[in-house]
Amino acid sequence: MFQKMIQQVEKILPALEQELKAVKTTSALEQVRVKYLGKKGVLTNVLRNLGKLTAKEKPLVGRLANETKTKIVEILQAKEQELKLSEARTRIEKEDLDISLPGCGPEIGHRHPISQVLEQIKAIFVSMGFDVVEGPDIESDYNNFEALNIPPDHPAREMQDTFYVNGTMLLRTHTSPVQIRTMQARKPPLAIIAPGKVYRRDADISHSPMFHQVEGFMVDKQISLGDLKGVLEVFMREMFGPDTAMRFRPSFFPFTEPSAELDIRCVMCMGEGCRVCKQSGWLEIVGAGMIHPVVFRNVGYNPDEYSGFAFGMGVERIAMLKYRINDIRLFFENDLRFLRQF
Ligand code: 2U9
Repeated sequence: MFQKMIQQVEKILPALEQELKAVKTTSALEQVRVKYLGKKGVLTNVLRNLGKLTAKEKPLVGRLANETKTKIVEILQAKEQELKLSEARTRIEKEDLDISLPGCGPEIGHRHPISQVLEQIKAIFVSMGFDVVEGPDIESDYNNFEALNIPPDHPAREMQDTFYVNGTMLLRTHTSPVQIRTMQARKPPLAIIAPGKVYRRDADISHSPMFHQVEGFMVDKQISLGDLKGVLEVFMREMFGPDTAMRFRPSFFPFTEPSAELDIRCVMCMGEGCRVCKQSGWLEIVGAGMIHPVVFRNVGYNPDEYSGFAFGMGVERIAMLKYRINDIRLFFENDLRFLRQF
């Protein structure tokens, strides 16, 4: 009897370990606990026969039984810990909503860099008293070319340079038609800027078939080249900083006489000479001049009574110099890695 009881008790722990391998939930574990430690459990069952042993044998089996019981309790506790942890983990993984996480609001975007620069350009001219006027992207050949004294054989009029919609309508190649429309509708004094999209059949690292321009003009009695210089100087200092060095160079446009180009000291190399300024130390940034008498006559203004200056600039070019961007196409690819930097 003694040997049999010792063997029975010694088999309990290996049997328990084996059984626990299949236990995956705390409720299954509870059943195992009852099976081993309960009133009708395996251990109690063995000890029921304790009375049949001799006085010497009893304490030996009793001690082994107690040690086994302590071990069982320890093993069950460890298993319970393990199960509780993994149950908590699966519960958290399954939960759709973790109310302990901080909330995430809607992502707020921002204006496109070209819009930002356009807004800044407008704000500077508005602060000098200019009105902002817009016009249609599809224009007549007359408003885009003829009224502006651009001759019939001018290269800009060729099919390969301009997008024609039909024989007489086209996508405007500059915003100058807006000034033509404004002069046709209103009398001087006028101080207007015309921002907007323009289109040219041209595409490379510095040309896009669609880009943005801001043109401007001022018409009144006795407007002079000095007024043009003053306005553009104020603009450049606001845009590129108070220390911006500038120079005016003579140029030619069919719609202005005399014509000039405004250069600023290269913002990349500070005039040392680099790839961007083609080693000249200067950047062409604005074309300008005094409005041609033929243009005034075309809109019914008397060139002997009125004079005016006009200028034009490319918004992408200004944005590229301001933010040091070397490829115009980046503005139109809408790659968020690029746009998020502004
Ligand atoms: C009217 C009369 C005259 C607008 C002018 C320029 C010179 C000029 C270019 C700058 C870079 C176009 O975007 S660009 O390629 N513009 O050089 N624009 S004078 O002259 C006008 C406009 C309207 C009625």
